[in-house]
Amino acid sequence: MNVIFLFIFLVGGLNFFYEQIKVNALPASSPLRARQDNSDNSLGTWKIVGDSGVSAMHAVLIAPRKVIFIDRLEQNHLKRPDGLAAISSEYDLDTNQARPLTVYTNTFCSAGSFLANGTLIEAGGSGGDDLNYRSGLQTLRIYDQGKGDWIELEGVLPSNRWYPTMITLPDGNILILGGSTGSTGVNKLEINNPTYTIYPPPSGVFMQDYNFDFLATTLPYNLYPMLHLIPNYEGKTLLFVLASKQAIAYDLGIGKTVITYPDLPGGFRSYPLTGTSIMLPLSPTDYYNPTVMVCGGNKAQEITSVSEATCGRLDLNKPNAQWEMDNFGGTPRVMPDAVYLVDGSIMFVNGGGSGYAGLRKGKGANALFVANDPVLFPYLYDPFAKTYKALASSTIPRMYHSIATLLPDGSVLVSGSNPSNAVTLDVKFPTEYRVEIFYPPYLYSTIPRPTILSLESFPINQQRIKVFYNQVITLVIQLKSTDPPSLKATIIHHGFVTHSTNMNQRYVYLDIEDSYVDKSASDQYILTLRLPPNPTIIAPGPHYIYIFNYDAPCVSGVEVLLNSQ
Ligand SMILES: *[C@@H]1O[C@H](CO)[C@@H](O)[C@H](O)[C@H]1NC(C)=O
Ligand SMILES: [Cu+2]
Repeated sequence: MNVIFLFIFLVGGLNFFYEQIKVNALPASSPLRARQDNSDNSLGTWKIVGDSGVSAMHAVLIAPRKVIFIDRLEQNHLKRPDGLAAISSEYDLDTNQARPLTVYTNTFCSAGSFLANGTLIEAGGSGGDDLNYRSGLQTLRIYDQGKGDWIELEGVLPSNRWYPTMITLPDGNILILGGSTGSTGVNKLEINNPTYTIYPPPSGVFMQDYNFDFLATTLPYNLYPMLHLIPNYEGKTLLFVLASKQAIAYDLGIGKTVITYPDLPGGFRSYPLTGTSIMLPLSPTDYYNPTVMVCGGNKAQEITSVSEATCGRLDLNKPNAQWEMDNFGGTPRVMPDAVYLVDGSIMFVNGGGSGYAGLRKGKGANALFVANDPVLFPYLYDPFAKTYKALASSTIPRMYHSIATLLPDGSVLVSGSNPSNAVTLDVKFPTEYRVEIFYPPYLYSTIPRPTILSLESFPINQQRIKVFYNQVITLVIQLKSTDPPSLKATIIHHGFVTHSTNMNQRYVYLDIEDSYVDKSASDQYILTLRLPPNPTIIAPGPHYIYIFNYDAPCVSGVEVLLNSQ
């Protein structure tokens, strides 16, 4: 095996392979990816592990082994202690049980993001029916980690927000952008909300709305605008925003559009012609040069319209940047989800081959779903080689209102799908409660996986370990390998995902500054990593630090709380 192994990596150009590990002999991190081993599971595997209790319209990793699901106001089978249907749950990845959480206001098509202090904020939603299920249009929700439940602040948003996007800013406050002021299948002038607001309010007690004209010029396909923080060294708060086909760079500090990018060729990309966007992994080797990738969508809001089979990549810092197009692996997809894997590759998953995002029309035998042709297989995308590889298929269609999120063990949680306006089980695309895990090919690699034993001498994943920008941190890892390892390090924010929009999802390679053999124990190494220099590269908040050996991820990432002080 070693000979084959050697051959593969020499061909791959990793010429440090022959070196024996000794003090300082491990290679520094680089964005080069190793190739996969071939095995029976070389396309990954799927497993149905449990029941989400509430349909997973929104999902967020809240702790290393816990995911919060948020649905909308509907009669889910999971009940709260007061007997009413739960609309949010906390899913335990060890027991695969869902615990009901308490939400009284309608979270239908809302949004979420973390504050710098690690507290999860959720905002917006739809109208309510009665005292127990109240309007969420102006509600802001705080997840109280100590209590393990939601606190709802009703009426604190200055305007109604359905379908907004939220991100954490470099200063640790949260931006809530766009949406509509009332329920709709597609945005229109009368209910457009071309403004943003900030929580906590930067000055005074009350939150305020500020104009954001770009959202007035991108109707009607501008709900859940694509929003990414642009890295820079000038301390600017620069936003990449894409809605419909239009894209800009916006300087929030001066309140101005600073770059208008060319329109993205192909169909529309925003709700309900929903595509997805992701910031490609950022690396210190090129000073965090940002490239955004936008994939899927549709050309027309028609049930029979074949989904968009293109992606565009845009190098945001390049003068006169142009979209670099590809065929999205050759498969049309509307409502895709994009998830970073630990090794810096990207998984595209979920969605349909035709139609658009929206609720089923008609009842019973006359049910008419507005998206069809579920795409059951994910693609593994290599951002360096720009190649797509089709992976193993799931058996469960994941249509409108489904989610996917990376877990700290390197697997991907997939759940949701609920294109009906109330819980409906006996139709082609029912209200889904099944939680599935996808185990990507790298988990079946014969390359040994590292285990992170400690970070700054703290045991891992007991509590969030506080770390700072530009800090050099020390990790002790265990790696049982007869072959010299090739270690890389990364920090990932897993994001808050809903409607193919993964708010804040971020991947940043970390420099491994030094590496030593730990003489106090066998198979142990001590690594020092430098964290990103400033909060425009990755906003403050709870993130996970990973080590990987070639492409084999560590057994678990370490939860940290990155902040400025
Ligand atoms: C974080 O800040 C928010 C807003 O100021 C506050 O409500 C929350 O309790 C804080 N969380 C922690 C853990 O201090
Ligand atoms: Cu929705």
